[in-house]
Amino acid sequence: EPQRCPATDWKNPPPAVGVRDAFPKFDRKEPVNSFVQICESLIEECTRDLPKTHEIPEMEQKWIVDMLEYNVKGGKMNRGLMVIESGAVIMKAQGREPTEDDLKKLAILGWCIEWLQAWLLVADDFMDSSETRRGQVCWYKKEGVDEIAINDAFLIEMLVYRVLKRHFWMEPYYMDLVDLFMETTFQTECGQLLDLQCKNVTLQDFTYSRWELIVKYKTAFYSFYLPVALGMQVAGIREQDAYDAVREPLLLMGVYFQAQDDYLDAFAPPETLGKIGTDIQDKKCGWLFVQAYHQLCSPEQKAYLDEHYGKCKVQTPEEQKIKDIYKEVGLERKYTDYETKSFQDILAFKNQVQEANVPWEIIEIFLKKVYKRTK
Ligand code: DMA
Ligand code: MG
Ligand code: MG
Ligand code: MG
Repeated sequence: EPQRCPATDWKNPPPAVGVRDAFPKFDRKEPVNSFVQICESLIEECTRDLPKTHEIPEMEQKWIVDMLEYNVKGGKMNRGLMVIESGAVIMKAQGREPTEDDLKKLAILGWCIEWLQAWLLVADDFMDSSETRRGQVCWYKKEGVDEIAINDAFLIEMLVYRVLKRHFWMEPYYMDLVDLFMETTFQTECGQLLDLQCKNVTLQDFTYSRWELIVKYKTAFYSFYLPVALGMQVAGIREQDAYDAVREPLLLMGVYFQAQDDYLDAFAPPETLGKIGTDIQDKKCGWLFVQAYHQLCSPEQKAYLDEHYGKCKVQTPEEQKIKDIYKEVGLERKYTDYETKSFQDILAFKNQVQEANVPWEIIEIFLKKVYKRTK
């Protein structure tokens, strides 16, 4: 039997065999439904023993269950589903059909990303003073939650590591999973720091290269590189050059994805987007602002931004006027051109990826999910 953990095993040593036997199957004909059912099993599994193992009273146990139900579901689940797609495509390319248990493992790692994203968003909404998320009130805004949201974010973060331990401790790649989740979290936190520091620098500093740096770290690693890297780890890929080859196009896709997020923040109807945009009130170094301020605005328009950007509240006439300026300077067209160019830039990596023996299909599947999205 592989290495146990003597310092912590007194509480709840994870079983050596059969952990997932009672889990619902991941059904590739019903991907979304069966994926959601696996989440139910994970919530049940990681909360049911807490009264015994951590002396959690019933009330707090229920809090955790409700908090998870509220925050981990209701997203598009692109990241989670991409772990399964990536792993399955690679195994096929290796000449084997993924087993039922392979698919369950991939789905569980898919939920680990969704849970990572869930706690990042709980914290992000608090830090961005947002109102809504996924069509419901932000968690920290709920009656009786407030500052507890901070600890809830940390709880979800650690539940991810408990899921990893329970399901993967006996795998040869367990350490790599833990290492990858920790590194990706650190990258994202570096990006969030750069994003949040925007309030302490001047609008002159909001350059395109600063924007690119922010979004590469706060979004691209966890949203695009992580799902594919996890699929590769489960498929047993150990060569560094394979990971290096896919990282570049995936990070480009992530940067493009955040440009979309920034565009939709101003222009998508909140009913479709599930959230009310806060970038103007929060003085964010967003894609729209960077283009407008440095390249497209007249001196008068620039003066208006200097006076009101980051100072007006959401859904006020001043905020609307800034969105009008974005339209007047032709940002819609510029955005469409940017979409086309990003698409081409990503396709240019086809040879590099194939030479590293990674199926190009993975990039194509991912691109299809995000290209020209409207929410
Ligand atoms: C999101 O940036 C980044 C992370 C790490 C959650 P954002 O604040 O633009 O996201 P959203 O628009 O969803 O609040
Ligand atoms: Mg936000
Ligand atoms: Mg944010
Ligand atoms: Mg945003």
